[in-house]
Amino acid sequence: MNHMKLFAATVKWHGIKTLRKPDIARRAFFHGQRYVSSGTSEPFLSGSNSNYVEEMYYAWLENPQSVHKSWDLFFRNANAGQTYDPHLPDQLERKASFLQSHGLAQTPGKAEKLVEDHLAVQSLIRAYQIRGHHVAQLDPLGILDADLDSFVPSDLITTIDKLGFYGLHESDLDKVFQLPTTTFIGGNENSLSLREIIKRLENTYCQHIGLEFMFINDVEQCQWIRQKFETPGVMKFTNEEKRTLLARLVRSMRFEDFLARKWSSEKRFGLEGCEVMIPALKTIIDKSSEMGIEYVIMGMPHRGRLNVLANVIRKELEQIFCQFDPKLEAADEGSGDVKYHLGMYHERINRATNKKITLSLMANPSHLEAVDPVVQGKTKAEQFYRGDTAGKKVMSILLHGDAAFAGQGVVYETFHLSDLPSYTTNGTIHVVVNNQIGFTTDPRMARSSPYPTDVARVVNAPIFHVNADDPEAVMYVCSVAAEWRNTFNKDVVVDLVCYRRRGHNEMDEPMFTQPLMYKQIHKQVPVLKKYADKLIADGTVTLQEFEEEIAKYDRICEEAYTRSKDNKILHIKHWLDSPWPGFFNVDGEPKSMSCPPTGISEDLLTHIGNVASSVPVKDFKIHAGLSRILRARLEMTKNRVVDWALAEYMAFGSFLKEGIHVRLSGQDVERGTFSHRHHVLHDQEVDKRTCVPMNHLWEQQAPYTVCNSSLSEYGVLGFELGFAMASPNALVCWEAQFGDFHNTAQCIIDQFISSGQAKWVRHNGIVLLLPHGMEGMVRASDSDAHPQFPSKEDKQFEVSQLYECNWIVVNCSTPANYFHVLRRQILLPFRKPLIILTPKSLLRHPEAKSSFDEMVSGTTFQRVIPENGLAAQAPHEVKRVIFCTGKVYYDLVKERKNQDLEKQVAITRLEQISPFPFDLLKEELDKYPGADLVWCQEEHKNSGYYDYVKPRFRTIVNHTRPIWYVGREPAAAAATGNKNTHLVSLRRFLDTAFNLEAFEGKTF
Ligand SMILES: Cc1ncc(C[n+]2csc(CCOP(=O)(O)OP(=O)(O)O)c2C)c(N)n1
Ligand SMILES: [Mg+2]
Repeated sequence: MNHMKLFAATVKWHGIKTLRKPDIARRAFFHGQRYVSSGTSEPFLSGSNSNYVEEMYYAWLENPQSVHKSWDLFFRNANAGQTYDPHLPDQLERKASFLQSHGLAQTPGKAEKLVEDHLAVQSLIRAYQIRGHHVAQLDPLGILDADLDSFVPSDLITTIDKLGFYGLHESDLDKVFQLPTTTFIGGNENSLSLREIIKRLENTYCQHIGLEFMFINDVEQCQWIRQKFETPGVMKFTNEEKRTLLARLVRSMRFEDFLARKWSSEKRFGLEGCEVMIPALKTIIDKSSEMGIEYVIMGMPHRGRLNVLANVIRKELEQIFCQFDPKLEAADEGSGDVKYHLGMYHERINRATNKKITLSLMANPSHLEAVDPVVQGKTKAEQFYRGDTAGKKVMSILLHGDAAFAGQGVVYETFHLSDLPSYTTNGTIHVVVNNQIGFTTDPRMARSSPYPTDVARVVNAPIFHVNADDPEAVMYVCSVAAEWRNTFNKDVVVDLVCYRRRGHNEMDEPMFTQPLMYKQIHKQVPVLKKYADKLIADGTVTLQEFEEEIAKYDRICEEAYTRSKDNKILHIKHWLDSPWPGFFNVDGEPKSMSCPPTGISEDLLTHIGNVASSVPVKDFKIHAGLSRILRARLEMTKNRVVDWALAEYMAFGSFLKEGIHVRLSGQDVERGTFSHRHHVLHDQEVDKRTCVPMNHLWEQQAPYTVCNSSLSEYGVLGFELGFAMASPNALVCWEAQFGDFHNTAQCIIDQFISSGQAKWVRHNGIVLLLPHGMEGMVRASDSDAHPQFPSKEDKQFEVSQLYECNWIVVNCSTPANYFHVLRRQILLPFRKPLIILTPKSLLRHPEAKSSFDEMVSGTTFQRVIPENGLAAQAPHEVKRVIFCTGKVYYDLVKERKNQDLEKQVAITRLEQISPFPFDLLKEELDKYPGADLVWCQEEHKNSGYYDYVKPRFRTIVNHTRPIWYVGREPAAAAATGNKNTHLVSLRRFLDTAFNLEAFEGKTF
C-alpha cells in the first residue's frame, strides 16, 4: 500500500496530460516509442515503407474499413483482445510471419514494437483487474491486510521500476495507448497515456474498493462489472444523496450510543466499527425496491441486529427498548428467546421509492449461519406463491460475520443451492461484517483462504471488498450489488472491511488478546465524525444541520424510551417473522381443537391410483422395468389395495386436488432411494424428457414439486424448513437418504424444528421422512411428557396433545396409516413438525399392504393398532402383551405363528411415538390384566425407544407393573455390518420375546 502511494505521488509529479485530439494522440503514439527503428537494421520500416505502414495505421484509426482486411485484422489484434500474456511470444511470432509472408519484415521494428507495447498495456490493465484488490486500502485501521498477506503482486505498478516487468520504461508514461475493449477506464476516449491508464486503474482497483470478479467465466458479466467500476466519474453522489447517507449514519451510530448509555452493562452485540452497515442495507433495499422488489427476507447473526431491527426493518423503538427490562413478563407460552435472536415482519412504504415494501428478518438460534438455508427456503416459497419465477419481486439478503462465513460449512451448502432449479432464489446479496476478528481469534488463525469470502467463488459470485470507513464507496458498491442481482439473478458478496470497536460483546475486554489492534481502534475516529467533517468541509451540510440531525434522533430515542416503560408484557408473537394471515383466529390461536377424519372417497383413491399407474403423456417411452411397476400399481388399484408408494401417492394427490401445494425434496427422492417411488418418469429415447404424472391428476390442481437435492442435509433440511414457514397450506417434506444421515442436519433439527415454536411461537408443518431399519434413531423429545392423561371420554385429547407437543414422531407399520398421518398433517388446525420413520424392506413386504377400506372417507390415523387376533378375543388368558413399533411387528407376528402362541401373546403396535398415546395404551393395558408387559424393539437398547417408552408405560400403570425389555444389547454403533451377527441377534431376541418364562422371578 505504501508503494502505491509512492507511485501515485510519482505520477503526479510528472504531471498527467490527457491527449485528446486524435492527431496528437497518433503522433505521440508512434513518435514516442522507445524502440524507434533505425533505418539500417529494419529495412521494411525504413523510409517509405515505414511511412506507408504509419499512413495505413492512421487511416485505420479513422476508419477500419478503409484498409485491406488483413491490415484491419492486424491492427485490431494489436489494439485489443490479446490478453493472455503467456501467448505473447506466440502472438508476436505470428505477426512476424504475417509481415514476412507479405515480404514486409525481417527484424522486429516499429510495428512490432507497437504490438508489443499494446499487448503489454493490455496485460497491465488485466493485472489490475485480477489482482488490484490485493493492494486496495481496505482496512480502516490501516494495520491489517484484508487478504491476510502483505505481498504486492509483481505485475502491479506500485513503483516505477515495475514498468520493466512489461518491457516499459518511465519514459513511456506519456505515450498514448489505444485501450482494449476489455476496459472502460477511458470513458469516451479510446486511448490514454500510460500514466493516465495506471492512475485510473489505481483509482478503480486499489483505493477503498477491492474487486474480485475476474474468476467469473462469463465475459458479459465481467464487462458489466468493469463498466460499473472503471467508467470515470461513476462514483458521484448528489448532495441530497450525501445528506441522506449522513442521516442514516447518524441513526446507526446514535442508536448504539443510546443503548450504551442506557444499558451500559447489557450485552447487545453492538455495531460500533461497522455503523455503515445500516446505510448499506438501506441502499440495497432502496435500489432493489426501485427495480421492482416488493419483499426482502433477511437473515443475520447477532452483530448489529437490534440496530437493523430499529433502523432497517423499523420495529418500534419502544418494543426494542422494553426488552432490556428484566421485569418484562412474557405473555406467550414457551421459553422465548434473547432479544438479538427474535425475528420480525414489517410492511411499510419505502421512503426512497414511495413503493410498498415488506421486510422480514428471520428469527435464528445462536448457531451462526444456521439460518442461511432457512432464509433461502422461505424466499423460494414466497417467490413460488407469487409466481415470481425470476425473483423480480422477492429477494433475500444474508448477513455474515467474517469468522462464521469462512468457518461454517452450511455457508458452502447454501451457496450450492443457489443455482439449482428447485432451490434457486435467483440471487442473494451477501453482506459480510468483516471486523477482522471472530470473538478473540485473529483471522490468520480462523481461515486458510485469503479472504473470509472466498467460499462465494465456487458459484462465480463477484465479491466487492470495501473499506467501511468510506461510506460513499460502500453505498456505491451496495447499489452495484443490487443492480447485479437484478441483472444477472446471481449471488453477490459485499465485504464490509471494518473493525469492532468493543470486545466480542460489551462486557468483554479485547486488550487481553488483541492489544495492538485495540490500541489502534481506541485512536480511530468514528466514521460518522469523519464523514460529517468531510461534508461540512465541502459545504454539503452545515455543522448546525448535522447537530440538529443528531438531536432529532436522540429525542426520538428518548421519547420511545419513556414509552417503553409502559410495556410490562412481552408478546413474542409480535416478533413473528412469518405470519399466516387467516390461519389462526385473531388471538393467534387455532380456530378449533379438532381434526376431521382423514380418509378420502373411493373414487378419489381409484382415480389417483390410475394416474399413478399411467404415463399421462403421448409418445413417451418408459423403461420396461418401470412398466412392470406401473402395471403392478394398476393391479393393486383394481384390487383396492396399496403399498407404501401408492399410499404416499394417494395422500399427495388428494392434497393437490384441494389446492394444497406438495413439495418433496431430498437426495434422490424423485425415484426414491429404494426405487419404489418413481414420481418422475424419464423418456428412454429423448434425453432429459421427463414427466411427473402427479401433475396430471386434474385440470385444476395445485402444483407438485418433487426435486432431487444436492448432497446436503444441513442445507437442504434448513431450506425446506424455510419453505414450510411461508404458508400453512402446503405439505413440505424432506426425505433423508437413510435415516442416520439426518444427524448432519442436527442443528436444524435441534435449534429450529424441535424448539422453534417454544422460542419464537412460530408453527411449522414440515415433514421429515427418515428411512429407518436397524440404523439410526431420531431423538424423541422429552417435552411431550404428560404426567396426567385424561380419560378416554375426552375426545379432544388426541388433538390437544398434538397441539401441546413440540413435534410428532411416528413409525407407521401400514401404508394406510402412513397415508393418514400425512393427511392429518394438513387437516389439523395448527402446524407441528412431523417426523416419520419410514421403512425400507416394508416397501415391498407382501404383508405391508393396506386395503382401500382403511383409507376411505370416515377412516382416520391410528395412533395405536391394538391386537385384533385370537389373543384379543380372550384377553384374560393372554400371558404376555408385546408392545412394538415399526417393522419388527412383522418379525414378531411370523415368530408367534411359528411358535403357535397366538392365543397367549398379544402384539400391539405403537404407531405414534410422540406425543405418547397414553389414553389408548391404557385401554390396552387394562384389557390384559394378567399379562406381563414387554417392549420389543429391533434397535440396540441404547438407541431404540425403550428409554423413552419405559417411564411413560410406568406412568400409565402407576408403577405397579414392570415393562420388560426385549431387543438387542446396547452397542456403540447403530448397526452391525455382519449379516450373520445381525441374524443371530434377531433370533436371540425373538426367542426371548416368546419365552413366556423369561422374566419369571425377576424384579423391577
Ligand atoms: C455454530 C456456532 N459456533 C460458535 C458460536 C459462538 N460464537 C458466537 S459469536 C462467535 C464469533 C463470531 O465471529 P464473526 O463471525 O466474525 O462475527 P463477529 O462477532 O465478529 O461479528 C462465536 C465463535 C456460535 N454462536 N455458533
Ligand atoms: Mg468478526
